[in-house]
Amino acid sequence: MMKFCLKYALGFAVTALVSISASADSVIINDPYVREPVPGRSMSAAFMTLTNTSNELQRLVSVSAPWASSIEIHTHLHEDGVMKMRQIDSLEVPAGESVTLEPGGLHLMLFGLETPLTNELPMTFCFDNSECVAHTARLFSPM
Ligand SMILES: [Cu+2]
Repeated sequence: MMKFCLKYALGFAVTALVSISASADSVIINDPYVREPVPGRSMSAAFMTLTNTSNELQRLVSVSAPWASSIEIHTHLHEDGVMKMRQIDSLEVPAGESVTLEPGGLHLMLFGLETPLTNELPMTFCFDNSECVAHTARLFSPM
């Protein structure tokens, strides 16, 4: 139980720090949501829209959350008529444009979830210009 609390405290501290430094975010995270994992599973996906308000290309390179042990950026590809998931190193958001992560397309793959997840899920999105943006995702239950 102590370990759980410490991890959360650390997560909030990191989130607070990031919020202070990200007063002029180049990329805005719109309506992030986490799909509630299937009971007994510790894996799920997160979706959102990233809007680049700067005049330079921005690349999302890493995402972290205190309630997930690891988060990967994934895309779906058609290979020999089959839809496959593939991890990508970074996600490009062109200057002045938006990129949407949605079911069946780009998504964040979440591993090692601390279930049950709460309704407010802090996440940190880091870009290759070393800027990080914190945002709280909501829990979405498809059932
Ligand atoms: Cu995936």
